Amino acid sequence: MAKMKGALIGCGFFAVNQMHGWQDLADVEIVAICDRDLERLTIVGDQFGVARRYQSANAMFADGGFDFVDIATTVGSHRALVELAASHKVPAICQKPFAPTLEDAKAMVAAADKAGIPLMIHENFRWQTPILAVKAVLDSGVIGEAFWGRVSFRSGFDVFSGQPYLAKGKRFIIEDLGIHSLDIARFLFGDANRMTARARRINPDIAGEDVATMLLDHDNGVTSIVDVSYATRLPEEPFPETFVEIDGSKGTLRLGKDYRLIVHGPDGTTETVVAPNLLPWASQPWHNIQESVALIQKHWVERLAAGREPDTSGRDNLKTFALVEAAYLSAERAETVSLQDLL
Ligand code: NAD
Ligand code: 89V
Repeated sequence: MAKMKGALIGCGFFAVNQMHGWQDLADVEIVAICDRDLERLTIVGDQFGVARRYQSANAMFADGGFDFVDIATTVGSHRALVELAASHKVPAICQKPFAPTLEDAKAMVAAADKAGIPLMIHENFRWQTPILAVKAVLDSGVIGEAFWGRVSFRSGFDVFSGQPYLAKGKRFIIEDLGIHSLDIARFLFGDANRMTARARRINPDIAGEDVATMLLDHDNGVTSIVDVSYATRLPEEPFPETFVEIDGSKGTLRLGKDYRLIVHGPDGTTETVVAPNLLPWASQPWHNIQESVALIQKHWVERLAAGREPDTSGRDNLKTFALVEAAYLSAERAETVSLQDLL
């Protein structure tokens, strides 16, 4: 069978993981790459042996010859690039955060719909092995019906050296990292209808908030807390682990440090380690995230081939992105925000 051909735009810090993920998929070939920055274009092109290189996305689309595009640029260019893909009727994956505003994100979904192309947001945290393990326990029914949950990411890791733009934006942790945690909350507990949030900046050297606590009312009655921090100094740095606590009608589940999963149910307590695999190109402590990149890309290829909507489609991810918007609104106004008013 002929390989599916892809193109990638944005050859920066994170795209290298995406290129590795594509290289590992036997039925995919990245045939063209694009970056405005010639140095990044050359580094990634040479590392992955891609001959067709462009400094302009317009020029790359004009030449065509690919079945999908993977947009790995930072948020400011997402809308224009998704609209460009739509104008060429090329299915597109777009990195999180979806867009600068909810209005932009809605316009991107509308453009993809109008063009009849699939749009997937690269929301990979729900594809992490430990999160998939939590979901499997929940679905098994062993802890009964969930009524309370917590998704927690607290760290003091220096993310700014690899991603300097994170220190500069007016918005920081909710938009960049909380977005993943909010999506995990939706993945585990379903859609939410109300958001109450508080946010603070502790690190004086950055522009945005680096601590946020969010309370979500889910449609099925679950109450969840999503708390994120890059100002938390622990004796053992857990980056980039997400901890999860769930209380159910028959038992409890706790995902803690070093991927230890404790499940307590009517038949007793089990403790397992649900650590991610260390892929050959991955490095600790990023391997958890890196494996989830490979898994979401595999999901994209399978769904594209089957003509089915991916789990984190643009349409689905609007609901995660609306939670981000709601969190900022709630924190700013010190009020509870209804999601219905945003979507
Ligand atoms: P980066 O700044 O290192 O890389 C972005 C690259 O895109 C740069 O090389 C830049 O020159 C290029 N670029 C920007 N606009 C362009 C355009 N219009 N045309 C061509 N090239 C363009 O950023 P990064 O850290 O790699 O982050 C990229 C995206 O990935 C961000 O949205 C970030 O939030 C996301 N990210 C996701 C994860 C995850 O786990 N899903 C992890 C880290 C970063
Ligand atoms: O996943 C991300 O989006 C990254 C990081 C884990 C560093 O926050 O920006």
